[in-house]
Amino acid sequence: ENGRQAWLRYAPLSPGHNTPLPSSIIALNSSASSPVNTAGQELQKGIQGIFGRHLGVSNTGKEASSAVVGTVEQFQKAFGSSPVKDALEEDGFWLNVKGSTVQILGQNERGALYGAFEYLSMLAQGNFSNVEYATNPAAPVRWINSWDNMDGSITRGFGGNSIFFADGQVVSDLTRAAEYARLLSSIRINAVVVNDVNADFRTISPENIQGVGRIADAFRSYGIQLGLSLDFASPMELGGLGTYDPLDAEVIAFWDNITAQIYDRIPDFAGYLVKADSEGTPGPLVYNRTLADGANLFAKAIAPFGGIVMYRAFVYNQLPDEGDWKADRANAAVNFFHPLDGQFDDNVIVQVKYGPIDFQVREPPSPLFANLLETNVALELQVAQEYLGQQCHLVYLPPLWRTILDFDLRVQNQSSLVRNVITGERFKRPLGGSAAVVNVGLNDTWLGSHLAMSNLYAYGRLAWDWTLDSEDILHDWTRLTFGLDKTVLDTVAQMSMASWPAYENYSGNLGEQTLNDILYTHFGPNPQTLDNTVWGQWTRADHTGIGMDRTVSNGTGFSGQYPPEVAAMFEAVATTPDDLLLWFHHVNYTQKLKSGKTVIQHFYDAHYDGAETAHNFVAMWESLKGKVDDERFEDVLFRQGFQAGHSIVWRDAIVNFYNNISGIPDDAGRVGHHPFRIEAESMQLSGYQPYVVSPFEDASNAVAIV
Ligand code: BDP
Repeated sequence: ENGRQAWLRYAPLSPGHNTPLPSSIIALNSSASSPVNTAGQELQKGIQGIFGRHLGVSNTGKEASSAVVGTVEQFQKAFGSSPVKDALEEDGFWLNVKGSTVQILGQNERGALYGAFEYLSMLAQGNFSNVEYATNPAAPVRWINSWDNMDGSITRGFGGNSIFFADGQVVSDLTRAAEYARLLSSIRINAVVVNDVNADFRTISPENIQGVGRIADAFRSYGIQLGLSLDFASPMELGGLGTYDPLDAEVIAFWDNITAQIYDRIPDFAGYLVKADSEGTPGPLVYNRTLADGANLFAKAIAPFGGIVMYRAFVYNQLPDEGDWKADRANAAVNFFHPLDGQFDDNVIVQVKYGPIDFQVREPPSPLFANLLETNVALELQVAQEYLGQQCHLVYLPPLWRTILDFDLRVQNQSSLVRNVITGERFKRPLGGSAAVVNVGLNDTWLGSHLAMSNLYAYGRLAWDWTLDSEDILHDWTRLTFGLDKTVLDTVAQMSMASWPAYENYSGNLGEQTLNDILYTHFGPNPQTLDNTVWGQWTRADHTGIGMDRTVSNGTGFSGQYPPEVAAMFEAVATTPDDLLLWFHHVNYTQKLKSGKTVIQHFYDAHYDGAETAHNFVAMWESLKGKVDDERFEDVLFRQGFQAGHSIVWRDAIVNFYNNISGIPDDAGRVGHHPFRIEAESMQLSGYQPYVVSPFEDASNAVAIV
């Protein structure tokens, strides 16, 4: 059990399960590489694994006592009529289980494969009920963004090197790519962008188009399409032109030509992802063209082939010049994109990170979701825990995502939940959906941590149905990953559901964002860097107060980017929820929260609580010894031990910093005592010397050993 099968283990159920099973599998496939063929193989493999029963797979046969899988059309052809009672949309499926007779019918082949995985998921969880229902996706775009680089490294990757690239080209052995596609199709993801958003123009060289074509081949039988990130300056860098101006005729011809080459090799190519004019990447603004000009350049090239363009809203330059205290990176997306609403072609989707800054532990939803009424939008999430412990800390993310999805933006004073905006429902947009940054690598655990896989699983489930409950999803994942033991189920749920609140408690309270080392690693605590860099994740902490005033009346004006009802709520301290207080307001450390505590006392208490919760995860996990296989048990135990220690490092660094800057003592007198911490300098040292560290808060008592 090394984790490589993730939630598709098909582990044997303990004996005693007595359910009627189909006696054969009929896969109405169109070809050997079709998703329906895959569905047939998968059903065979799953039933063999779970029940130890080998079923034959054929293309024809009697329906009774069989599991039939195919499209509605294929079924009609084979059996004369369709049993499907509800309307199916693209990728949707119908599942009808009546004892040993099972119908799994997709609107298309991909849908049929999803249905097969759904049936197997029921069986693997010991759920043998008869069911009959149709299910359709919340939105057509359910993508993954991989930040893999051509040299094999992965930007913000924590699970080893790329499964796609090495040494400037696509790897020859794509076994892992196919295994990945299998996992993703079981959670109904339909496309993967394989290269980093900071794209290398060489990705679209003729040889590499052939290479990524092989990845697309490995994906195809799982119904996963391939997409690519583009470097906006490719016409110059690759094409040798003197410009990459999106309105230049030669530039247009360059992209038309590249697009034709891609579709020639990959006829089902999904589309482009574009990061332009952001963090140093080239883009249309260089030529005084608009971002819509940039997006439409690709949209027009790809439209004849039916592809789409995901154009990222992560564009910002509003960082403070000397003395410009009103500059606020959080304002950037709306300032750039709102004036362009209605100017994007129909096959463009503006891809918006969930918050206005960058995947922080707590952010309000991006106000851009309330500012694009005539433009398709998608939500960008990050399964890679870049600012959230990098898979070394357990942080189950769906509860964080829910704060965004269920937020009501009150556009035109009407219900406007973010989840209904991104699906296209609220503003009647033809396209919409989501993308998640997922940096799997060659490590057997995929993400570098077994427990982190619940985030990937949950992302897929939610992208299909944004209303699902975080804990229900987790239960499914746990049963599929670790089996049906009730203690395991409860313990993993208890740990996971407590994990994001714990991480927030020790890493960044009350909406002040994650107090990471913002300059380089985005990993450990470094509260000082937040106000001393150009990146714009500011806390504005000084000796008397903390928080960034983003009000209209007195601050950067950000709160005014929300529709009136929401803007009014965030404008006043009294109506801003505690957990976003410091995002919107600069207040004294002695400001009373709604909880009755002062801001500074809340900081102290939250950090001790959060670290204690993480510390308790160790014993909770240890209680599962013998109930989880040894290999994964030991791996997780190691991670939890690390988290317990690192949460103490977080706790002490942050409380020391704020204690020092505010001069206000902790009511409970804990600061400076470092409970649970073992001081290296108090141990018997051989070959090590104590030294005084700077910044002081990086070590307890400012002393470390070297
Ligand atoms: C930041 C990452 C950086 C990405 C950027 C992005 O640190 O590596 O390139 O986001 O999303 O969070 O473009």
